[in-house]
Amino acid sequence: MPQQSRRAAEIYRQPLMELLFQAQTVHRAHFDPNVVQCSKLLSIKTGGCPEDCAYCSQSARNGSDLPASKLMEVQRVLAEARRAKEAGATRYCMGAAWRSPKERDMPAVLAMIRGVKALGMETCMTLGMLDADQALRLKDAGLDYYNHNIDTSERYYSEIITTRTFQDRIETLERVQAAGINVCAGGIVGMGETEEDRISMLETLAGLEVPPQSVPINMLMPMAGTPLADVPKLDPIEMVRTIATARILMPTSHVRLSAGRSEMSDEMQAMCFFAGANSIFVGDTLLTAGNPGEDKDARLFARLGLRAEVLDASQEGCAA
Ligand code: SAM
Ligand code: DTB
Ligand code: SF4
Repeated sequence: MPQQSRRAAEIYRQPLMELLFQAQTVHRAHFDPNVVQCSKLLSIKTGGCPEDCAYCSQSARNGSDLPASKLMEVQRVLAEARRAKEAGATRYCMGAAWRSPKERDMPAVLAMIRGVKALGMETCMTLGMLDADQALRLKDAGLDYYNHNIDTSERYYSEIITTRTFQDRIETLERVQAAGINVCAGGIVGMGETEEDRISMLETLAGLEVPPQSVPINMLMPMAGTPLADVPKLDPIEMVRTIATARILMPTSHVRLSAGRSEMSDEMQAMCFFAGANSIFVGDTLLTAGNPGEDKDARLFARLGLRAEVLDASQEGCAA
C-alpha cells in the first residue's frame, strides 16, 4: 500500500507541533480528552516460554533467570480481579507465557473468562497463537479482547523473533477477528528499529481489515539477561510521535501508553496523552516488570485533571 504508507510517513515526520495538534484534533473528534481507560494486567502463567522474543524476560531461551510457574488457579485469578476492580480497573487482562494454549489448559482459561465477566469487568487475554476453534471457544466464554502484538515492522521481525513469523501473528489476529473478539494489537518501540520500522508497524496495524480496537504502544523495558538488555535508549520524542501517528491513523481506537511508564516523567506522560493516548495499565506490576503504582497514578491524574473511564454510570470513579 504505497499511498497509505506515504501518508503514514508524512504524518510521522511532520514538525512535532503540527503532529501533536493534528493528533489532538483527531482525538477530540472521537473521545473526551480528559478520560483515560484503565486496564489491569495479571500474569496467569509466568516464564519458561519456548519462544525466543529478544525483549522478553519470560523466554526460556533468554538468560533472565525467571523461574517458570504453573498456570494459576482460577479462584486466585478471580480474587486478584476483584481487587483490581475495587482499585478502579475496568478491563482485566490475563497473560500467559505460551507459544499457544494447550488443550489441557483451556478449561481453566475459559473458567477465568467467565469468572471475570461475572464481576462486571471487560475481559482480555494474551495467550500466544490461536487456532480458529480456540478463538471461538474464548469468544463463547465471553472474551471481550484478545491481545496479540505485531511488535515491530515486518522487515525487522526476524531480527527480534525467530521461532515464529510476522505472518503467524497476522493469521492469529484474523482468527480472533473472525470469531468476533475485539483485537488489542500494537508493538514495542526502542528495540533498535528504525523510524521507517515504526511507521511500517503502524501502517500494518491501521491496514488490518478492521483496525484493532485497542493499540498498546510499549516502550522497551530492557530486561537483564535478554539480547536487548543493553540496547541504546530511544529518544522519548519518537515514542510520542509513534503514539500521535497511531491516533491519527486509527482515530476511533483506544491507544494505550503501555509498558515503560515507570521510566517516564509526568511531563512525558502528559505529552503522550496530548498525542492521543487514552488508556494505561494500572497497578505496580505489568507481567514481570514494574509500573507506577496506584498512588503515583492518582497524583498524575490529579495533576493533569484526568479521569478514569467508567463502564457504566453506576460505577464510581477510578482510584488510579
Ligand atoms: N506470550 C504471549 C505473546 O507473546 O503474545 C503473551 C504475553 S507477551 C509478554 C505480550 C506482549 O508484551 C509482547 O507482545 C510485547 O509487546 C510486550 N512485552 C514483553 N516484554 C516486554 C518488554 N521487555 N518491554 C516492553 N514490552 C514488552
Ligand atoms: C502489551 O502490549 N503490553 C503488556 C500486555 N500487552 C500483555 C505487557 C507488557 C510487558 C512488559 C514487560 C513485563 O512485564 O515483563
Ligand atoms: Fe513468550 Fe510472549 Fe515472551 Fe515471546 S513475548 S517469549 S511469546 S511470553
